[in-house]
Amino acid sequence: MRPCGPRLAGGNSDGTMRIGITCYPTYGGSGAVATELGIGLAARGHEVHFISYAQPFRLAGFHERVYFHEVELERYPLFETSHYTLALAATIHDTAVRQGLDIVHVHYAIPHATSAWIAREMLDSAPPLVTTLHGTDVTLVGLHPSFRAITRFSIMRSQGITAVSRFLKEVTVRDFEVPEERLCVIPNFVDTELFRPRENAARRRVFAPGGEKIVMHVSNFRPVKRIRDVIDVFAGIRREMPCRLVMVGDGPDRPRAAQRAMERGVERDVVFLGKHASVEELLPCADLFLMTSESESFGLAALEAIACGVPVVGYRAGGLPEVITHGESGLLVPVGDVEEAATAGTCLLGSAELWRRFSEAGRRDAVERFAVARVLPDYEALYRTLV
Ligand code: GMT
Repeated sequence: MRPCGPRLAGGNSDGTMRIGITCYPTYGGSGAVATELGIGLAARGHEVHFISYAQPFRLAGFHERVYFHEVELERYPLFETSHYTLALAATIHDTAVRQGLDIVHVHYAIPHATSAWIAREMLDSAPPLVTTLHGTDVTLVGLHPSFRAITRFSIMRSQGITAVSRFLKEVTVRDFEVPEERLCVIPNFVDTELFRPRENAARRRVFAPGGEKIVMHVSNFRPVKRIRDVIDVFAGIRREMPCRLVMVGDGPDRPRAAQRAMERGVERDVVFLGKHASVEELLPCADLFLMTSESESFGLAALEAIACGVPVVGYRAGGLPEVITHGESGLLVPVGDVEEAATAGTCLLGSAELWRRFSEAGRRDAVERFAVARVLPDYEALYRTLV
């Protein structure tokens, strides 16, 4: 499995590295980014070892130099809960030893940074640890009184700490007292070859048989996403023009969204597709993307939308304004202002000229600021400073 030839401390003689990546395999932005990062690094010659309890949802197909190590979650009658943190620590340790990892990179601090810290403590010569903070690991879960101390400890014990937006960095410095200079911002990125505008009249007809405008939302339907607001904004647009709403993803608030659609009398124009791993096939069909989260450290789905030339209407919250340039690639309104969001959406959908300008500006922005080739070298550079 290992490449032959001389190996320097902290990397192969050709400059490539063996990188362990841990992420949640479930439907969500942090797992998506971690997977795209691993695939991108492998394409640049590095050997990438994913360590997770299931295959990450975007890790489909075969990729040269990409390996997957499953964390076995043992059940034993004495234990009522699974020991995920320990099992992950054991697998990171095992993979580091067997594969000679040069770097361990964990996504989402809880409990991944803690597991990686344990694994490092077990090693005589441990690879450096990079922790990427994604969002609720810092803004919500990590702040819980019972988690704050261990979250801070595990972040501080990482040799490299990155945040996906300036907003998230500021929150981490403020709420976890992490020294500013220890944290660097490396934004999320998008494969602009995969996520690109595409004509697909046949698919559009499936969603909008009457030629209606298509509004789309993609998320994991958690409370932070304010899914009922998506329905309310859509209902406001629907009042003004024929349109349909395509809801992609699943999660705890899906029943509430369906209920809200009934209450607003738009249920016949809302389709719930459920989870879909290849959103790049769906996004280009949309005319408008809605993101009504009350907090969003970055908003990867919004970035993927603009990369496909789809303007975004969303709330001015968290790091979303760093991704969506208000008045250029989308329109941002105050959190909770569904009426203003509906007006913004109606306005964008009502003018072909305005829509085209936003669509082109968004695509340009995605390519110029967030393309894989622009962002990935920042991670490589960080790894190199550590190994
Ligand atoms: O932090 C979370 O809520 C989970 C995470 C995920 O896996 O969906 O989402 C966060 O990370 C994404 C990738 O960096 C960001 O695009 C999301 O904005 C962020 N979610 C929140 O901040 C709510």
